[in-house]
Amino acid sequence: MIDDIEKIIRAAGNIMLNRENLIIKTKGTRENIATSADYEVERFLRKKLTEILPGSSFIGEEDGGEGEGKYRWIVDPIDGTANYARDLKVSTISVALTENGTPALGFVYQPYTDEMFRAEKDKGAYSGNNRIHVSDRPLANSMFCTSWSAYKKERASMCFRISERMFPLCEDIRRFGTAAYELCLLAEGRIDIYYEASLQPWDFAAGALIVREAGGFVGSVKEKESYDKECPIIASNRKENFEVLEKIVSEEMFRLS
Ligand code: LIP
Repeated sequence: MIDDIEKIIRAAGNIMLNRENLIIKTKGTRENIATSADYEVERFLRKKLTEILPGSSFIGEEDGGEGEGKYRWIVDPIDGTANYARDLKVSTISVALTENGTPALGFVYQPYTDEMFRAEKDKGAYSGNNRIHVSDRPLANSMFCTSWSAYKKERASMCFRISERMFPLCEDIRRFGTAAYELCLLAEGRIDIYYEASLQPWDFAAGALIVREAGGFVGSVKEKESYDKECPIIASNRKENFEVLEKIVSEEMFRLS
């Protein structure tokens, strides 16, 4: 079934790359947008993925959820929509299949570079046909991927404080604007530590499985990540680095409250 899913996701990537007559609209705030391609990709994936797994349910960022049952697809049709709207060519399709609420399969596809990341629970993480693994860099040599809460700017000051405290401890900071891709870059050992204040399950469900299967550590703050609601997400190559960031995030979250 993995080959069939990848074929479907690549076909969705072709839909995403076709920008003719693209329509862009806001979803509440000026920073939170959706494009006609988001809807087209999601509707294509909803049809094709529920066809190959009869009885499975589906939840997507744009059209929401339907159905119940043991298997559920959790899909972000275009993760990094703001990048996509500007044709920055760093956006991904994120597809997770959960079994009884826990990710069993995860796929993240970057159509601009034809990078297909995938993981199956307890069977490792891959980029194409290559097995991938997190880096072994110490915190001082770590590249830190994060964001500053563009969708909810009331949390921006907390996010900047966390970045200000992390910056002297790590090597440098990067922001790619697609959580799914950043988690895959961590799984592949190209970046090393990651935090976002608030992600929806469709942003991280696939990427979190890929990180874990690549030997990394991922979760929320002092608890496991939730697949039912938005939550903060922390990930790292090493447990001790994860714990340093988790402590800083927890302290700054407490100050905000
Ligand atoms: C985006 C994430 C990104 C985050 C944005 C947004 P979207 O997902 O991938 O990392 O910082 O706020 O949530 O909305 O483009 O699917």
